[in-house]
Amino acid sequence: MASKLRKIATEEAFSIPEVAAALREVARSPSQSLDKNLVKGIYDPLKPGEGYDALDFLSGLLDVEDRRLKEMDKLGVDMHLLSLTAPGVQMFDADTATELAALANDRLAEICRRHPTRFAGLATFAPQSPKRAAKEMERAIEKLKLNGFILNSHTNDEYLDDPKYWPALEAAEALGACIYIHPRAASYGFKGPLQDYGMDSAMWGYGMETGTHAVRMMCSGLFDRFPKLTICLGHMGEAIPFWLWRLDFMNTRAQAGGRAPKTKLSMAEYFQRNFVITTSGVEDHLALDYAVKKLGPDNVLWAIDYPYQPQKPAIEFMDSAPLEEETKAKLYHKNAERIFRIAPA
Ligand code: VNL
Ligand code: MN
Repeated sequence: MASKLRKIATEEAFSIPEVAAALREVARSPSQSLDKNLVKGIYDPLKPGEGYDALDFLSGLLDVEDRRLKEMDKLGVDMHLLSLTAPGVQMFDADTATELAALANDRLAEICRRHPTRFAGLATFAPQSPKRAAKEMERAIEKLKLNGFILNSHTNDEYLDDPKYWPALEAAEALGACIYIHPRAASYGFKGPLQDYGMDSAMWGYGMETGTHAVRMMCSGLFDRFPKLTICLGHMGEAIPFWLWRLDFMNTRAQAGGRAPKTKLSMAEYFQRNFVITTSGVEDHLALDYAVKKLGPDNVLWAIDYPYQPQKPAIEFMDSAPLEEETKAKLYHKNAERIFRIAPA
């Protein structure tokens, strides 16, 4: 039976023409990044209708208030929490990235203002320039009233445990706003074994990249410096929930052997204190049941991953999940309202 609960989908992608045009330039550049498979396929296809373009992701990304909203109406999706799609601004030079992040945030805020009960938004920032990023993060929350931040994993093959990015983490923590770490293609060092069989993509590489990012953050002791920082991971936590026991066991050994810094808490404790996860693109009731039991019902949020995943099956997946009604209400909307400061209906 279709659930009447308010439905807030929390990893919903969009783009703007200016960012799409800049990504078309990246597609034509000599960059050897694995991201080029997706960037070329969506923004600069050889022939329209081929590859990624056959799935018409670009029009799905650029359209927010027309076809998407009509489909939301038809299917009973109350709200999309929007975020600028991967790789966001993270493949551009620092000045272009900083400028386009502000423009994308302005557009996103306008959409949210026009449809305050239908769209909320995660602000983009340019980690290439961490001090300017911190300023934009402040503006995005305090002036634009956006709901948190999106980051598409590594920037120039570097991760958030690098102290150069800490101004952005300080800003997020001080603003009390969650950073959603979304995948992009894996950093250059992972390239070799990922370039065959489509493994660079959402099939495997994205999850491995983003899971690695989160594990680096936990192992580095970053959360002792930023104890109130909240990170959101999609795709059922990028497999980390399933790995927590072994992560703890082996991290203890690495700490004892001097290969990892001493930390105040265990890896599982950091994951339970500083992370929440969403269900984007993992429509598996057994995985959901495990995640809810392992992390608790307050730390799992529903997401679709539109337009990369269709909306209807994501709703059917949650409607038919064998969960108590109160748990389902948390996953469908209450956790999103709390974490992303969305006004209750
Ligand atoms: C894909 C899937 C891409 C999910 C995504 O972001 C995503 C894909 C760029 O299938 O290419 O969130
Ligand atoms: Mn996504």
